[in-house]
Amino acid sequence: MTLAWPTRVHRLRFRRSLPPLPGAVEERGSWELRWTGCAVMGILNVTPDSFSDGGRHADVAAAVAQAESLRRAGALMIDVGGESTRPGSHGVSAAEELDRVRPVVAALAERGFLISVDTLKAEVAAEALRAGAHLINDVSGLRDPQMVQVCAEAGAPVCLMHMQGEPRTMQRSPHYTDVVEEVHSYLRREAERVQVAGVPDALLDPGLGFGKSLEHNLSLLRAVPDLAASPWPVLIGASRKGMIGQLSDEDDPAQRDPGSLALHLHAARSGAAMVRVHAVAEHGQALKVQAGLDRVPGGAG
Ligand code: 7PJ
Repeated sequence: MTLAWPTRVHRLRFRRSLPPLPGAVEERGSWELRWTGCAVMGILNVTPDSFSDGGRHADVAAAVAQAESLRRAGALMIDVGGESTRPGSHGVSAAEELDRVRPVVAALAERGFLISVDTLKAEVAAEALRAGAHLINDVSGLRDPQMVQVCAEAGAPVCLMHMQGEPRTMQRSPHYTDVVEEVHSYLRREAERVQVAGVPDALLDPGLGFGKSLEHNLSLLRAVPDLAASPWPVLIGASRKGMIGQLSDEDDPAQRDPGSLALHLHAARSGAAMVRVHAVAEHGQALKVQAGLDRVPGGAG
């Protein structure tokens, strides 16, 4: 049993070249964000179908209102995404993606949000960081050759996610000899590589559903304690994904929050430092209850 997980302190370093970070403390020339137990990253999609048809200004206002609501519900960080990377999806141009993401990031930065940007493109990352983003969440594991340099120069940490193949085709025939060994060694190797290149820190994410069968996903989940024993905090994202549908026989992604919560509580108990979710309030409350149940009797909590 790992009773220590709910009270484990997680840390993420940001270089001081970034503006002061909400909630971070200054530590040896860096900003250090610290949190205890499993935090919630709230998903904020700014793809055209996710908001009104009332034009750009109305879209930005709606995105800000949703972010405010996610923060009130307990999200530590808001993950802004302007391009769908769901299985089967095609990409959008950098200009189009920036048009969606930049005004929202700028508005959130003004309001003191901790902002992550979900993008595969170094050009989008660079502009988003200039507009006030703090962290880049790149589901391709920084395949764009400029991405490492962009994050290093801005002093922004990255979320490194493992993906086999490309979003358009990745679920056709995922194959591994030893999925846990391959994904974990990839993540550790990449974290070391980007830190040597000057990126201040990394979150590690095994990338559930990104070029993985249900069995691969389950093996990776069972292995979260091993990944969490590394020096980097672990992020898990299964919110409304296909594997929740497969395990629960629920076809409608919008109806998969209860199953997502069950999976994320398991991940939290296994040592995940953060979960990336749609249903922030439900996760916030459930994680607090779990932390209360797991608190070591007579311990500091
Ligand atoms: C993930 C993500 C994930 C991280 C998406 C979806 C697809 N970023 N972006 N981890 N998934 N770090 O939300 O279904 O699992 S987009």
